[in-house]
Amino acid sequence: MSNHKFLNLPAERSDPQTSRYLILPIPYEGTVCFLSGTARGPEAVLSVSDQMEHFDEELLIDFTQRGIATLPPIPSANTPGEEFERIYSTVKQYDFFRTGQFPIILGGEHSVTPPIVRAAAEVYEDLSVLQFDAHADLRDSYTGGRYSHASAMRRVLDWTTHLVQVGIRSFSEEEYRDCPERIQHILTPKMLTENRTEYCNRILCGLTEHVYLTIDVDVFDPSIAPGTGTPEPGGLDWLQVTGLLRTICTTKKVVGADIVETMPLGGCNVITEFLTARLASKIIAYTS
Ligand SMILES: [Mn+2]
Repeated sequence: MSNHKFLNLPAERSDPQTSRYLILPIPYEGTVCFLSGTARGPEAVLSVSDQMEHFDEELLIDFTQRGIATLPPIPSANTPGEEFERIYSTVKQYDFFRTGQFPIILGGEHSVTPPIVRAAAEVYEDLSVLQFDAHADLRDSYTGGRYSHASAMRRVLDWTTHLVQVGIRSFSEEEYRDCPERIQHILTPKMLTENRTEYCNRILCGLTEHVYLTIDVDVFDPSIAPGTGTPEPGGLDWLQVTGLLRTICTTKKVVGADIVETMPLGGCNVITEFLTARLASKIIAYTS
């Protein structure tokens, strides 16, 4: 399906056996309820990635030095339950959490996250999850059932006890009132603007030593990331998100990440694909 590799790196810097970083495309969109197109996200992100520099402008390092391999996309299953099992078993086969390689999953819709978290939590008993998102995604079930994208974080809680939600600005009354106390949630963009230090402290206090990152691109303001299924106004900007990521990556042991819900708009508007590719490179640079 895909001929594109992340950054189109030469073979010696993209060998899956020796690379520290593994890009894993999961072009799944089985439970989408509004705009569709996230299945085309991973391929679009990979195809624009070779336009990027390999030198990080902030840290002044070549972030490709430790190798970045692009794995074949996981073909989509027929049902949400089968998709969960397929992603989980594929991750177990690669076994990257055990080998110490760092996966960056490209979605696809947000329901790809829970099976990855399950595999990670089997290796890191204390695993916590840091979610960047506009939506709480805490419903116990939604139109697609228990594995719906709108239940992604509820399913994550089946496998880990610690979850911190950042950038959230859309949730139901039920999600707000019935939220388990163990979740540090509803850290809204407004709170970050008002007091960044307190905001950072609340994130760090809610996380354990080993952290998995899940980033829904709708955490960004739609003006800088318009290509997503459910854009919400009032989102974070690029420097806010990358600033928080840098703090987390240098304070905690981040063991993997996914970037989901990128939906190519087509034509010349590649803003969101490009932002997604840059975000992946930032995570690599910050954890190098
Ligand atoms: Mn979302």
